[in-house]
Formats: sequence, C-alpha cells, structure tokens
Amino acid sequence: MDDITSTNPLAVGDVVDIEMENENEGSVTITKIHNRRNYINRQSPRAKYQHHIIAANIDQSFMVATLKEPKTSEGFIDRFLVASEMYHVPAVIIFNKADLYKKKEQEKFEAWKQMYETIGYTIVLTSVKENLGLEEVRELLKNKTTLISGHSGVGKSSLLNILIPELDIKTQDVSGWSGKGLHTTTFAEMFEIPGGGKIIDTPGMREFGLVDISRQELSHYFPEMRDRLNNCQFNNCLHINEPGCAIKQAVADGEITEDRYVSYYNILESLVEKLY
Ligand SMILES: Nc1nc2c(ncn2[C@@H]2O[C@H](COP(=O)(O)OP(=O)(O)OP(=O)(O)O)[C@@H](O)[C@H]2O)c(=O)[nH]1
Ligand SMILES: [Mg+2]
Ligand SMILES: [Zn+2]
Repeated sequence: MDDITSTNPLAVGDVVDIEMENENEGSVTITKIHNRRNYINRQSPRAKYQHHIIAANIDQSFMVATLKEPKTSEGFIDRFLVASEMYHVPAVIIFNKADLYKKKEQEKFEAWKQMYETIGYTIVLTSVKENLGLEEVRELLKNKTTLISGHSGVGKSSLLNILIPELDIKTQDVSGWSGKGLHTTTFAEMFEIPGGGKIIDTPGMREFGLVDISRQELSHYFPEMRDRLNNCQFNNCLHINEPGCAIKQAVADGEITEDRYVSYYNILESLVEKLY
C-alpha cells in the first residue's frame, strides 16, 4: 500500500519497533512498522482522494448498528461488509439498543437477521442497558483482536465499558440526537479484554467511503453474488442490464434479496463518480 496517500501511516493495531529516545521523559522513536497482516481502510472523511486506515492486524470486525436513536441504514452496513470482505476480515453485525425496539423495529431486525445470516454473517441482538446478548458478544470476542465500528451514538463505548469493568470510557447521551457533530470518542484506541482478547474502540463515522476498489471487482465482495459470477454470460458483467446475467436472474428468483442488490447498485454508482 502507498502510505503517501494515507492520512495515518501508523494505525491502531500496528506492530512497531521502538528505540528509547529519552529515558527520563520516557519518549521513544518508532524505527519500524512491521508488515500488516491486514487492515481496514476507508475514504478519509476530510479528503476524498486520501484513505484512512481504521485499524491493522485484526481478526474480525464488529459493526454496531441500531434501528433507533440513531438509525443505521442498510447501505452503511453493506459498505462496511464490503470493506471487511475486501480485506478478508470476518464481520459480525451487532444490533444494539434492543430495549428501544417496538414492533416495527423488531420486524425489521428479524428481516435483516434472516437476510444477513443467509449469506453467512453473524448477527447478535444486544441491549447494553438491559444486559441482553452480552454473553454471546463475550464469546465471540474471546482471544481475538476485534475492531468495533458504527455510527456515533450507537453504543460502542458503552459496550466496551460493560465488557471491561475497569474501563470508564466517556459516553454521551443521545436523547434529542440530531445526527450531526456529536462524537464522544475522538480517536481509535485498543483495550485488553479480561480473559483474553483485544478490542479497538473507534470514533463514530457518518459515512463509509470505500477505497481501492474497482467496479469490476465489487460483486466479488457480496458473498451471495461471488458464488454465481461464473454463470453470467459475459465475464466482465457488471450485473446491470447485460443479457444472460446470473445475478439479475437470482434477484428475480428471490435468491438474492432486492435490498442487497440495491446496495450493490448504489455502491457501483458511487465508484463511477470517483472517476470525475
Ligand atoms: N437505550 C439504550 N441506550 C444505550 C444502549 N447502549 C448505549 N446506550 C446509550 O447511547 C448513548 C451513546 O453511547 P456511546 O457508547 O457514547 O456511543 P458511541 O457509539 O461510543 O458514540 P461515539 O463515541 O460518538 O462514536 C449513551 O447515552 C448510552 O448510554 C442500549 O442498549 N440501550
Ligand atoms: Mg464512543
Ligand atoms: Zn451478471
């Protein structure tokens, strides 16, 4: 990877060599960043043509989503899943604030759970407030290094505080939340989990801009499309309106959900824009 275009050449999770610079002050110099086993990258929110490494050397990524206060869109989740697929990082989606879900949100949760589990993702329903689903989360975190991402206010830091009792990360009330400008966590930080494992808390993000991805390869990062690509008539099929497209056929047959196809299409469009 070309570090010149990265806004942060050194990321949370990097393994480095250090040299003591001043023993009295305890200051050190980083002399080497070891090769990364993997990393998750996104478009820098500040500079479109730069990328930002969210974390390096991770075993899995958790997306904390909420269906209320704030609402997480499927498009946002799917972009995150694409990034996880690109870097071969298994992804888990945690739906938090279950205590706030009424019938409408419960039905939406059930539909999304079905949709994502069918294509191989792990889904967990949690309420940090009412101590729901946290045993399952603990089990998934054991002895792994996990990146936690999601919108601001979904409860990422609250989740860490409850998983690691001695922690007291700042969290903030989101009642009357406007969805703008409220970020309680401002930089990514890694914590040790008692009993084994590490967890990286990150600031909430509003959007997830994908980088280093071509239109042609996008469908490879949708697991339900990946398995069917060989059946398209043209090997450069983008699955829009080409004849003999196995993906469009699978959507028509209800084997690929329309929602996921719409996400695919929207991401594809956003990749076109980048050319201008
Ligand atoms: N009702 C309810 N509120 C929750 C739950 N989990 C967290 N919250 C509340 O949601 C608010 C935001 O929580 P944070 O943990 O600060 O959210 P965050 O994702 O770390 O936000 P950023 O650091 O800005 O990215 C706080 O007021 C929490 O108390 C939950 O399960 N149910
Ligand atoms: Mg936070
Ligand atoms: Zn096709």
